[in-house]
Amino acid sequence: MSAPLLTSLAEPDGDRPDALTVAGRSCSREALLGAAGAVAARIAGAPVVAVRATPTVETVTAVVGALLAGVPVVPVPPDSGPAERDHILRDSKAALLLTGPQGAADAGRQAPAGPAGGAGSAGAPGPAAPGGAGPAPVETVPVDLAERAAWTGPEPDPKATAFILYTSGTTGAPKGALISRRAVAADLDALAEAWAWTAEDTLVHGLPLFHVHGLVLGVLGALRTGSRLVHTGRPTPAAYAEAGGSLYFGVPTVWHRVTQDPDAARALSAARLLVSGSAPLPAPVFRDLELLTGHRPVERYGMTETLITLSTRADGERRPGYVGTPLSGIRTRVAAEEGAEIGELQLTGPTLFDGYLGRPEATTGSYTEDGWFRTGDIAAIEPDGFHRIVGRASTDLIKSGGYRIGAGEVENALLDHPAVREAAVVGAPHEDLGQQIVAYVVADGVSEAELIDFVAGQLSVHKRPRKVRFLDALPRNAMGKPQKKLLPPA
Ligand code: MCA
Ligand code: AMP
Repeated sequence: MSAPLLTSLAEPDGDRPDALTVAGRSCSREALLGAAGAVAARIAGAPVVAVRATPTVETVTAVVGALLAGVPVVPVPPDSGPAERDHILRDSKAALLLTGPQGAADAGRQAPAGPAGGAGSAGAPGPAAPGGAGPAPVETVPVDLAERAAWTGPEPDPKATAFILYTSGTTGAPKGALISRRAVAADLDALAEAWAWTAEDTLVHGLPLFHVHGLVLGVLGALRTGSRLVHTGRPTPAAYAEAGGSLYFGVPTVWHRVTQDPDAARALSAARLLVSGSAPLPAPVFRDLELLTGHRPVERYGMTETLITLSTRADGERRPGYVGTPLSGIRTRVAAEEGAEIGELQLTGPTLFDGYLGRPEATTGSYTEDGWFRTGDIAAIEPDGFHRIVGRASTDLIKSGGYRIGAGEVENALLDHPAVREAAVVGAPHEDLGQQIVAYVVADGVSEAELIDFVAGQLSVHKRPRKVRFLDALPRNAMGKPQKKLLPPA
């Protein structure tokens, strides 16, 4: 049998009552393993399972249960509106949705269970049809933390899919990135080595449990290294200060907010390592963090499709504006035009995904002919090997608060509003969010607030525009194609 993915769950000292705390509720590894064993027994044999990824112990239990049983997990953002949720469920063909007790009620509101409306009534999953008719048929399976079962199944094949993570492209609906168990294991081991991350650590963060950062690093990282985990529910400066951890994760927006709360920031002085990722950490935030906490933050870079691939190190230099060197097993190159120093960052290594679910062309298109993954990020590599991310090749992928948002997905949501005739969405620079979503629309008889709420209702709330500008017409070129560069300032 191969080594288990979640190494620490197999260890004997599992009765520490606060090994895992999520939003104020704690449990031991023993309790987690028992409740997850019960989940595994209920879902074993399913081709795929969706998890309504609230920041709760139930979500962690559901994910661990699915990983024990070898069933690929599709995390569903808990605030996703019907359009996004149905796309994820239909495209992944998930017929089961694991939820905590509260989540079951919410899921019922958004998309009732199958024809008979109760457990055991899962209808056949519909074809992959973004915006298809009616809610996706799915059976809601509640996660009960009081249940216990010893899971005795074999460790699944390391090549098997651990997660299907939905992530935005420049156009169209999000695609499901297939992430294998061995990619997760390779990434977590490389990060543990770079950050000297061990069972002695207490990891603290409050990031969403439906992306690589909060879920793969932030939950499975703790379960693989054996460190304690405190998930603060929301990533507020006060909650980070109160948690008393040694290792902290945050997106740049979180670190910016920490620097705006000097008392909270100073409380982090006792930590061992502050880690930033998911978006560029502005140099002023780096410097303010150092002034207030005494720590130069570690910055690391990654993508849903590649997991984390570059990082500065616990025992190495940390330089503002740089994301360090490749993690163990990763090779990088910059595809620069002759004479230029910057170009597209391309990668190979054991942490790469296995393609987009059901989209062979998109998968092929994300690789070069000689097999390197095309990140779409523009980068430079210094002579000492340090990498600097300069920006994205396409302005149609927006990073706001560390979330990746496709302009096309938001434009399509806006165009679904009966009053909207044309829409163009961009990311405008923003001090706190990195970029904020700004929508330019041609529309009649609808207000800014109504359109913001409409998008928040259809997609995840973080995909809503923060500003809407009304225009008489979008600027277009002679071919009729909208020219985003010619839009007026936000
Ligand atoms: C506001 N709210 C609304 C509306 N406006 N609800 C409905 N309709 C509206 N019109 C509510 C929200 O639901 C939320 O409620 C509250 O207002 C605040 O929402 P918001 O303003 O969006 O939050 P924020 O304060 O701007 O969030 C900042 C944040 C967040 C906490 C930093 O952006 C965040 O969690 N980012 C992390 C993203 C991440 O993990 N990315 C990793 C991707 P309530 O308060 O009740 O919730 S993985 C990745 O990138 C790679 C692999 C990597 O390198 O890591
Ligand atoms: P996602 O797929 O949501 O994981 O987003 C991945 C994208 O986030 C990358 O392609 C980068 O554009 C961006 N990103 C992640 N980490 C960093 C970082 N440390 N610096 C700059 N950009 C980053």
